[in-house]
Amino acid sequence: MNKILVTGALGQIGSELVVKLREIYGVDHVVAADLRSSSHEITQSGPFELLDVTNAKAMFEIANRYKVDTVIHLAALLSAVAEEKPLLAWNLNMGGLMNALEVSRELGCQFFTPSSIGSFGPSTPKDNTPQDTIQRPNTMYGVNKVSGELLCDYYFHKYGLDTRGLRLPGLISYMTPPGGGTTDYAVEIYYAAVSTGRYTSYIAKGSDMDMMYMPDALNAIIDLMEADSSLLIHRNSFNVTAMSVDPEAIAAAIRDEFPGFILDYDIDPKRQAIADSWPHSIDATAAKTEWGFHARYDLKAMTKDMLSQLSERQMLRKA
Ligand code: VAH
Repeated sequence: MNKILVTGALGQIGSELVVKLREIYGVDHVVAADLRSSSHEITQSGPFELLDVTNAKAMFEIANRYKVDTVIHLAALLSAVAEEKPLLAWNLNMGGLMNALEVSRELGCQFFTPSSIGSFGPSTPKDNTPQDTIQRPNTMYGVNKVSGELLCDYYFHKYGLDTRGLRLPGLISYMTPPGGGTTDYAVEIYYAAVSTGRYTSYIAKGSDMDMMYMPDALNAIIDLMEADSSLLIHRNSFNVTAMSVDPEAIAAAIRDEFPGFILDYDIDPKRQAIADSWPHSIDATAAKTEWGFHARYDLKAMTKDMLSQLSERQMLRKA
């Protein structure tokens, strides 16, 4: 990676990944692009372009103008929104991906796009889900993710495009909140713990799902992109995870820091159905052996850091 275009740069992953990439590769080497503009620091701290990823010409023009050699394509709708707006999800998630792959093919770029634990479905083995297994998801988001994995492998085999991907679990961060995902509860719960000391979960007790702290996810993306291509047996996409947790486990970890924290439930049947179709825990052995994936934060370490970062921000706001 030398000159990198990041689409969906103001989203949950992009807003932190761009900052980190600019630290490593240099401010002018990372072009951030998003559909909307905002006062977010990444729109000021380096190249920023407005981009609708369904506009193939505009994407090509930007990538070509900056002479990028890497495309990190993040722009997508998350699972709960995709389920509400399946046609929009197909057009945006698949149309955007196809355009990003075509731009990368024409300009000979290295390519990354995230897949998800949402690429698995009810018939997938639920525990320690293998790298290579049944993928018959029953959500539009999952259909998009499996199709995306196949498309990226197709471009690798047919055109020799250096495509790489991760099946990311729910990502937890104190910087940019997610929007419209099934695992969003695992972020909201920390914000609520700090602001009101209680949280009502829309996901039921016992719904174990894989999660990861954002710093580990950013490192995983960069480590995979920097990995020696000849060592990769898999490409699209690698299982990665740091923990498998349900709302009770997160609440218990929060209580280690904030003993009075209260958790109750008001289940959202739509998001619960999506969660029920996903694995309880996935096996990341292939990522560990092929390119050395490792996560530094477990539930305890992540909870400590989340609560201290959010408390600090709250104190600064009040000051
Ligand atoms: C979602 N966070 O909930 C996303 C993700 C692990 C699932 O892809 O939609």
